[in-house]
Formats: sequence, C-alpha cells, structure tokens
Amino acid sequence: MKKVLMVAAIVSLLFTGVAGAVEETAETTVLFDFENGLQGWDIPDWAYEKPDHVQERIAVSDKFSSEGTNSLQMDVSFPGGKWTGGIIEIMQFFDWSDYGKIACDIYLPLDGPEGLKAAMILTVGDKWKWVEMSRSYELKPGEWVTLVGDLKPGSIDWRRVQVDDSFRQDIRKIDIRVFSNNKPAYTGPIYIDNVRIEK
Ligand SMILES: [Ca+2]
Repeated sequence: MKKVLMVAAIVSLLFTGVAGAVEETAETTVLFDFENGLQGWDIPDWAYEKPDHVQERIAVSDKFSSEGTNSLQMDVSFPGGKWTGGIIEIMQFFDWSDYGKIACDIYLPLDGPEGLKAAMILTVGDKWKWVEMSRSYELKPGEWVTLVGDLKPGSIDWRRVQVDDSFRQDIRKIDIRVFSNNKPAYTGPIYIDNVRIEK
C-alpha cells in the first residue's frame, strides 16, 4: 500500500514538473526586450518641459540585462531634496484579455543609492485615463527588481480605478517611472528590461 502511494506521489510530482515547465514558456509573452532597439519607447515630450522630471536620455545598452543581452538605459539626474522623476513610455494599442499580469525588470547599478522607487503607469480606454500603480517598488543597488501589476477584474494594483473586464482590453500606453521622493540624489543610468505580460 505504502509503495503504491509513493509511486503515485512520484508520478504526480513528475507530471506537475513537466506541466509547469511547459506552462512557463507558453504563459509569458515578452512585449519589449530591447535586443534590437528601443522598439518605440521614448521620453514623453511633456516630461522634458516639467522641471520635476529629470530623465536626460534613453538608449539601448548591453551593460546589464535581465533577458537576452540588451536593455533600455535611462540616464537620470535626481538632485535630491525634492520629488523628481524620470519617465519613459510606449504608445501602442494592446488587448491583454488573455493575460493576468504585466511585469518589467529594473536595475539600479551598485553605486546607486538606497531609496529610489519605481512604478508602472497604464493609459487605459477611449478617455485615455492615466492609471498609476497603487504601490511603488523600492530599487535595490546592484539587483534587478521586478514590478508586477495584476490586470484581472477586481485588481487593487491600480489607483483610482475599478478594474473590470474591459480594463485590460484597451491599453494605449505603458509608462515606467523611477522617482526620488525627496531624499536620494543620483546621477547615472537605470536599466529596464523584459516588459512582459503573463497569464
Ligand atoms: Ca533584453
């Protein structure tokens, strides 16, 4: 009896393992990997005009990556002592009906400060509603940090919006913002990679 149970357990473990491996590739779609260019990402025009936005330029870099060999490098110059942000965006129509999450990875070099934060922002629907994440993620010097937002109906990951079925069907822009809330000063690069949706 014991033996039969053990075999059953091993078989079910094997089965789960194989199913898991298959799912992992089928369940994630990489939207932007920056392997062959910026793929339409840019600094929005308005951000150049706002004194509290301090991103300077973006480019493809092969210095750090969380996927493949390249990432998007955003150079920022946070003076510290006041709120400042650096922002990049892509304008494109997306229907993510089949997906439950959006994610991206952000890397702050080892000589960067503690305390910088990051969040994603979506522009949603025919009113072009600007929808920020309800939480921000703290960047860690020398580490990749993954930002994840739940897209499913009832999600509480987005500010001032009731996430229903239509939310993920009509996404018009993705923005990624890194910011210094009063304290940390930092002038240098920040790397972004592997913008993806997951089932
Ligand atoms: Ca990449």
